[in-house]
Amino acid sequence: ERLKNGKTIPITPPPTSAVAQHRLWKEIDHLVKQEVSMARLGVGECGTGWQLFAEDGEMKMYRREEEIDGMVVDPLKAVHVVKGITGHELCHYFFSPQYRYDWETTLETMQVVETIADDTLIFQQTHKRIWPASQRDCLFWSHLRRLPNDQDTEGPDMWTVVNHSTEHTDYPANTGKCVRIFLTVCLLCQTQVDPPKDGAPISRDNITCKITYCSVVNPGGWAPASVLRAVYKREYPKFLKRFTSYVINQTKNKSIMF
Ligand code: 16C
Repeated sequence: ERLKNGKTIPITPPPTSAVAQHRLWKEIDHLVKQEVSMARLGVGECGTGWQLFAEDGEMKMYRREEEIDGMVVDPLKAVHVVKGITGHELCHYFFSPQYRYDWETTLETMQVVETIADDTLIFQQTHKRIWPASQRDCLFWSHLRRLPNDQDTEGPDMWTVVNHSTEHTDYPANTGKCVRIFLTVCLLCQTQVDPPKDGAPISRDNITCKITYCSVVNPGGWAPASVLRAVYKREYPKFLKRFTSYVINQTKNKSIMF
């Protein structure tokens, strides 16, 4: 727009959201909705064949044995209940790159290769090698989202992070020493508040978070089935226990982030 003094100012408004303009937006939005509705179903409701393979206190882990071309791609569904932290806090620490080396024990390297928006990043990671298979890497978009509570249900909003494999011209698959794995992961968290009877302010003693973690990892190339199943049986429980303890520790002296 030309002003009287001859200067010009831009009149095109900024885009409402960077992510909505991005080539991956339709896929991200579609997959997040799909993964969240699957994660909300209990193991009894989302198909048969779920076997409990690990249990520790409130934590329960189920898998379905599945193979594609002889490669193990067993879907995993885990549920957990943790006191003293919120779903927003769990999703914040799961999504944010600055904390990942603190809790992700299988990680060797991690980089953000594209920032689509504050709540949407593309990561490239390499993971520790499992003998006798080749080392693995992965490239995935990661999206953090608040899921507003239905009006007729009590309690805070739910939060989710969905990670899903993608491609990037600067990071082609299977060109170096690593074999690219493919993953779809959904962390879904629901906070419950049990307010003190005497009207005192809500503290961390009054909050509980119900966690659902669903994952499907395709190893992307040969890996012995028995080794792979033994590794994930050990690594998934280790991950969920370590990650939730990490968030409890990080937040214990901070104000509650609902
Ligand atoms: O969801 C998790 N983490 C997120 C942020 O990093 C993200 C990443 C997912 C990658 C999951 C697969 C990584 C496995 C690579 C190889 C494992 C090495 C183990 C080394 C042990 C010394 O969503 C938490 C992920 C928790 C991962 C548990 C392990 C799952 C193993 C699945 C089998 C992988 C096939 C490997 C073929 C050789």
